[in-house]
Amino acid sequence: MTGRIAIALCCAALSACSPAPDGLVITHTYGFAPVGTSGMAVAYLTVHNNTGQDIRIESVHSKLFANAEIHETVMQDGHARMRAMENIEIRAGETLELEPGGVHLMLMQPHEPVTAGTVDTLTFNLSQHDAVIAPVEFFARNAPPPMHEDIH
Ligand SMILES: [Cu+2]
Repeated sequence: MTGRIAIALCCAALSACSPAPDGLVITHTYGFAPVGTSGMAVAYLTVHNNTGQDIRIESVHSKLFANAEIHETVMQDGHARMRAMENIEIRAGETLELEPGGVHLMLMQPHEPVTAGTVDTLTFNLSQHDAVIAPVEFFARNAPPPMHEDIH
């Protein structure tokens, strides 16, 4: 009985029991709309590298924001700060989570107002592979975003 429940939960979580698709696959995208007039949104997602090669995400392009950067949150002097990353590498066969407190996408300078419910289209430019496109929906964030400061 316990085993059957575990399998059922597994299928629900994966949303499909079919074999994983090839290539670089992006799932579980979500983001927070800009707070106030900051014009800065954040997006999180999961990247699966279902290939036999390491793949780098070289850059990200947003349809709704002029500027999309890969950031990581680091602790400095006891404070969480963000800094830009040149790229992110996903090792062959591995999964990388972009999540609060870690690596995330920073979307800046919206072409038009972006609010809760807005859906953006992100294009991920990859090393040695075709670009991957994924939608991301923004939600309302009640708390202000973490302190933002680039450390280069
Ligand atoms: Cu950031």
